Amino acid sequence: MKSKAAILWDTQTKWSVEEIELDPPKAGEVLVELAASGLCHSDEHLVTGDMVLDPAMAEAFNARQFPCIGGHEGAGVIVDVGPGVTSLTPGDHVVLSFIPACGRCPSCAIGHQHLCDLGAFSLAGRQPTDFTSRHHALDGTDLGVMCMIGTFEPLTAVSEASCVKIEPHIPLDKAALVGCGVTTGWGSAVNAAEVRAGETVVVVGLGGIGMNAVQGARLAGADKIVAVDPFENKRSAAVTFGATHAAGSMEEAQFLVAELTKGAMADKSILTVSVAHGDLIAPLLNLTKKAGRAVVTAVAPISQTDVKLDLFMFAMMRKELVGCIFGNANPRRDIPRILDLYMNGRVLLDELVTNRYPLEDINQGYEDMRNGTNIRGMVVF
Ligand code: CXF
Ligand code: ZN
Repeated sequence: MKSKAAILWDTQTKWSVEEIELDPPKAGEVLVELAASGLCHSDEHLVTGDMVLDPAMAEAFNARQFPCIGGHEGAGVIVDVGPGVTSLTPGDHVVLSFIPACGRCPSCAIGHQHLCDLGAFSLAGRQPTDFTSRHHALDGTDLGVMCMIGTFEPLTAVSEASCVKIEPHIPLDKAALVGCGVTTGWGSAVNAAEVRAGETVVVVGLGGIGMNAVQGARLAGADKIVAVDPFENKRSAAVTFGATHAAGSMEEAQFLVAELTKGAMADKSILTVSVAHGDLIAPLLNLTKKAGRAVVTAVAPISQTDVKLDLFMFAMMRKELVGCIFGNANPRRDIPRILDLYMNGRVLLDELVTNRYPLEDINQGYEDMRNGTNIRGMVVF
């Protein structure tokens, strides 16, 4: 069938909205009519080249990263199912999880679905069911799909493993946000940092992930939440999500947190900047108290291997530095849980979306993200 999609033909180019040919779902797959897609920074990493696989790695995963349909934060309605699909039927509402949960691999088996073995193919651009493409350009070229879902298109074919069924009364445009940014940010505070009642938490970087780390920390019972970002509009928005204090940089936050904690520093610090770099780790740990925990959620360029770290003090002060992917969440537990909290008024989703765009204006959406206007931009279909 004919559809359309925003395609990135190569790194360092613009998104190109084109008509495409979409195959029907094959075994274990479903066809989803999407309501909306969030504009996450990770798709921008494809554009800048920060998340482009090196050729040896691509070869190892049998990957063809470009051309690629972007987008990995969406929700919609099942319109068709392929052979052997048992958990979903047409009419079901789903959030697409940017990491699938096969339910059978060792990580899924112990509740670590954010580490599902299928996640290894996130950038490989093919269906996780049989490693072929359902999406094709009109000249016949196979198209990859970001995170095996490719939400920059009104219709997509995805593995059943990428779908999390939700209640039909939940607004799909809000639910879309929970497929990546909300769960990643919320889980950074709730699961990875394990924020406890009364703690002081610093969140560095206030985009679609950081803002949700702020509200996760609030819901987990943090007393002081210091929101750090150079953009004033984001610092003031953070107050709505639960921030109690704000700073324009980690250096500025250093003095503020010292004053707020009588020199002890924060129990937890969470890095959610747009691009992580090794030289951000030392200042992040400086914001963190003895035996405190620093969480790195922000995505670094794939080639980044050098980290600046005061190794002596790291050990002497028994600090923890932990990585975090998808908020260390179990999407089948955490996505419905967060949406319940939204429906009960305890998690804010409406306030996350700064601007909405038709798919044709996707490059404008990313421009607005780059210039700091957007907490989250959203394509609506
Ligand atoms: C990223 C993590 C790396 C793969 C693409 C998605 N996370 C969230 O945006
Ligand atoms: Zn994302």
